This record gives sequence, structure tokens and C-alpha cells, in this order.
Amino acid sequence: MKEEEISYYEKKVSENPINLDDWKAGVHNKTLKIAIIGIGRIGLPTSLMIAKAGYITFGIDIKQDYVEKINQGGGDPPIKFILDEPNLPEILKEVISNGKFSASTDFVKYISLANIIIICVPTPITSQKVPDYSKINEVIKNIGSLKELIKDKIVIIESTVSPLYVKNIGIPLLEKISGLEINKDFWIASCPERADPGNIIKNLKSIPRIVGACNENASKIVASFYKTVFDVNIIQVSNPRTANSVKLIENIFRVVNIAFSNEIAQLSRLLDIDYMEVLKGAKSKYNFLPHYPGPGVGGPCLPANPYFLITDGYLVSFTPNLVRLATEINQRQPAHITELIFEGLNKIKLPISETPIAVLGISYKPDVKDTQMSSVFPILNDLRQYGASITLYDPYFANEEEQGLKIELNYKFIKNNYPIILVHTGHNEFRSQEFMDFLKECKNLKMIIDCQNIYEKEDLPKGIYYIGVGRPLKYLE
Ligand code: SAJ
Repeated sequence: MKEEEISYYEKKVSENPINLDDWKAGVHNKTLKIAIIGIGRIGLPTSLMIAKAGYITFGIDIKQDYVEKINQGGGDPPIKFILDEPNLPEILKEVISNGKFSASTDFVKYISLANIIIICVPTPITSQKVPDYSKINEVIKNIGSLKELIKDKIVIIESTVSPLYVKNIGIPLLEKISGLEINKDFWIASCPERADPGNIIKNLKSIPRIVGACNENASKIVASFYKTVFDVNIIQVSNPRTANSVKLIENIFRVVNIAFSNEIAQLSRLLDIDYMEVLKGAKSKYNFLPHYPGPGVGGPCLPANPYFLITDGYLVSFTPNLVRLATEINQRQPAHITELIFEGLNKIKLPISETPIAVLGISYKPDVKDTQMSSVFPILNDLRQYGASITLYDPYFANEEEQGLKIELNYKFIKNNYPIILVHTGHNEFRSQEFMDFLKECKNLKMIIDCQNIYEKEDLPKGIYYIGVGRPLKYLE
């Protein structure tokens, strides 16, 4: 950066040292400038909502071509995920045209100008099952390298991190690189994202936000800022580690309960019990929260979140055994589906090699277009190893190629050639009357394997075998 430019920014910052009243006025009058680092699946919708609320908002990313597409309103062809998020394209065009939002790769310029810096970069889990903080640490180092230019700013971490990350890594790193001191020179807060892919704008407008900051004033300012943007209930907790624990616990709670369901479902079918019937009965109890057995646990959140907590447990010489075991049970679920397929093949006396299998649904959960960590991949690997010939269809990927998989235009290919249908993802289309009627026309159909138990036996054609997860094999007559 040229000498005169640095002096411009320093002058800018030194001209108006922010204090509590200025922060309050900045939130109230929406004169604060906000920088979001990492404008991907979460960062972009978050940026657009902040800009829509009236703040001057800078989206910062490292990919120049991506930034240019964003500034053009999403690009042509549009960026993949933008189309999948309802309302996102419209809001993007609105805040670009009214000048409230712009995207850039110029980190120094816009971090220097911003009063609040929100970090939304990915924090994936490595193949060694530990958090990969390389991206967020790089961002924090870059922020710190601006030294005096980040004085009197607030850094908010929305990326998923372990409870101890902010205290043990984030703050020390920022202090070390900047030479500044937390609380005295800058504030830090965690406000973990809780948005569900495919419904992000809707979730941002409806799900309460958890704020955990380094001090009481920071917590109040961050909470009031989020309130002006998302107009949802803002829950202030004691500190960043508590805020990050809330996000992790709510997801790990699901992981453990799904694992419980997956395990008891396996036992149930061996006892010749339909676990879905058990759940129907158990739901009648006011405090029973049903979770459902399935082909496995996919998505960007649940497969990864347990490892943030497990890693911190190890740091304090504690092993969260239940969390570890639940994660392993869910990871074994795709292999269980393969066992069900073999059970079915043995029943209809077909060898797996060269047996055409129609696999319906590749998304990690129903009615989303997202294959992140989908359990369909380990199932397909298994079947291919045994020489099965597989044809795939998913309404959200019709006639596309997804992660090297060719997806058919529709399910009509099944008609007379596929003795086995494996319904992996329970998309609504596979429950439609049209699809149910179609099944009745499939003359060579011998078996349906229902990975998400979306069918009741009376819905299905007679004269075929039916297997569900936790549901004993049944010949439908
Ligand atoms: N699953 C089961 N059985 C269940 C529920 C889910 O096997 O009873 C499987 C799903 O098929 C999927 C995986 O678990 O493969 C994850 O399902 P999910 O409904 O939790 O979906 P996600 O991963 O999109 O979860 C996100 C989470 N949101 C965030 O982390 C910000 C989660 O907290 C939300 O509850 C969930 O969205 C939601 O409610 O849609």
C-alpha cells in the first residue's frame, strides 16, 4: 500500500476514535461500516442482510473472479448456491444498486475502513478428525498485521470454532500480531451461524442469535447491532466459548439422538419390530423428541461439529465418549444400508454383480440441493465394489453431473429394467402420487429399500419386497 494511502486510513481511524456512545450512535444511526471476510454460503447472505438493514457493507473474499460475479449481481451463469437460496438474488441486486454493498479482494482497504469485522470463513474438519483453523488463523493474522488500523474495532467470529478457540488461539494471535490488547484496544465476540443451507435468509430472519463477547459493553453493542440487522431475539451469554458451545451442543444433541435412533432401529428389525411404529407410539409422550433412523448423517454441520467438542475435551484430558461413539454409529450407517441391500438380494435370489439398481436421491437430506458429506457416496462405493450396475436420479440434480456422478433426467428409466430401487433421500417427489402410480407400472420391480422410511406398506405395489431402516423385510401382498 502506498505511503499516502496508509496515512489516509490512519487519519480516518484517528479522526474518530470510537467509544461506547459512538458505538451506540453508530448502531442507532447505522453509520457503522461493516466488513465481512468470507462471502460464501453463510457470509454472503449475512452481508446482504446487513446491507439491507442500511449499513455500508464490504464483502471481502480472496477470489477475484468470484468477487466480480458478486458485484455483477451474481454473474452469468449465476453462482451455484445463490440460486438455491430463496430471495438471495433479489437482495443482492437491491444492495448493489443502492450502493450499500460491494465485494472486493482489497482486504487492507476495507478492513481499515470498517468498524465491525465479521469472519465467516470455512473451518472444516481434517481427515484426521480435527478442526482445520488454517483459513481463520490466516484471516486473524491479516487483521492483526494492520496493527494501529484495527484499534477500536470489533471482530466478530461467525465461523464454527471450538469453545476454547477464541480464548486459546484467536485472541492471543490477534494480540501478538497487532501488538494491541484485547478489551483495551479492540473487542472480540462470537456469534456462531445457525442457518440451514437452502433456507439461509429465512433462518437469519427467524432463528435467535447467540452473542458471547470479551466484555459486557462489547456484548451489548454486538447484540444491538445484530438486532438492527436480523430483528430476531439476541441471546447474550457470558463469553465466546459459551456462545460457541451453544451452537455445537444444539447440533451434537441431534447427532447423539440420531445415533440412538440408528442403533435401536437395527435392534428393532432383528426383534421383528417396526421402529417407525415404536416412534409413533413414543411420540405420544409429551417429552419424547423423535429422531429418525436413516442412511447416515450428512451435511456441512452435523458430521463435523462433534470433532470441535472432542478436540477441546482432549485439551482438558476429558474424552466425551458418548459423542464419539454416536458419531461412529452414524458413520457406520451407510454400511448397514449395504447390508440391507444384500439381505434383499438374497431374498430375491439376484447376484449383486450386474444387478441393475436404481438409486433415487443423492442429497444429504430431503428437499435440498446439497450433497455435502451425503451418505449416498459410501453406499455407492460399496455397491460398485461388488459390481452392481447403478443408475442415479435426484430431482435437484436432474440431467446434471454431481461429484462425477451422472444424474438421469427423471425416474422413468426405471420402468421395466430395475428389479431394485434404493430410495436414499426422501425427496417429496418420491412420495408424490405420480411416482407411486409409476411404481405400479414397473413390471420388473422386485424390491424397494427405503432409507428414510418415507413409505407405508399400503402405499406400495403388491408382490414386491420392502425393507426400511429399522423395519423388517416384508413381502407386500
Ligand atoms: N438426519 C437423520 N435423522 C434425523 C434428522 C436428520 O438421519 O432425525 C440426518 C439427515 O438426513 C442429514 C443429517 O442428519 O443427513 C443432518 O440433518 P439436519 O436436519 O440436522 O440438517 P443440517 O445438517 O442441514 O442441519 C442444519 C443445522 N443448522 C446449523 O448447523 C446452522 C441444524 O442445527 C438444524 O437443526 C438443521 O439444519 C435444520 O433444522 O434444518
